[in-house]
Amino acid sequence: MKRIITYGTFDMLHYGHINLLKRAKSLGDYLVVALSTDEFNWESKSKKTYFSYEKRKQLLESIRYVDLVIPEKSWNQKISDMSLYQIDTFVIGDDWKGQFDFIANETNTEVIYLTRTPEISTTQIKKDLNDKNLVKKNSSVLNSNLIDK
Ligand code: C2G
Repeated sequence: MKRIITYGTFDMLHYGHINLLKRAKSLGDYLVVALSTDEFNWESKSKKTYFSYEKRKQLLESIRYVDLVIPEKSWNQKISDMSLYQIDTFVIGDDWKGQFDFIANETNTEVIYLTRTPEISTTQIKKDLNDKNLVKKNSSVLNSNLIDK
């Protein structure tokens, strides 16, 4: 059984994330996702996520490509993760190209960088939601119906 791992925040899950997870799983039989904890995001990535770790984990676990979700608590856990989870291949988007070559140098794990899905990102979603008026104003009846109960 070929075991794959990838790492990320996966906040506000979108089709770019799904494309990555789908392609990662297609490289093997079992996909582990190391999901950045809220503390790691804030302390090490200066990211404040919209969804908590538990909610992001729940979403990832509902994806057919994902077999196991583990916490990513530190930049330094990758080498030990490769042996702990008996990983054959490490996969991540090519926005990280070259950053994790050390894994291949220090372990028997293959490192693959997959092309990012263009245009979409959690940052872009947040920006669009702020900039665009996605609900027509001055139609109180419509608005009241549209507002999530
Ligand atoms: N991704 C993608 N296409 C996008 C957006 C994201 O392929 N349009 C990929 C990223 O390249 C990454 C994964 O989806 O492989 C998760 O993206 P993020 O949640 O932004 O993860 P990141 O902040 O890059 O954290 O230790 C590694 C880090 O935890 C990676």
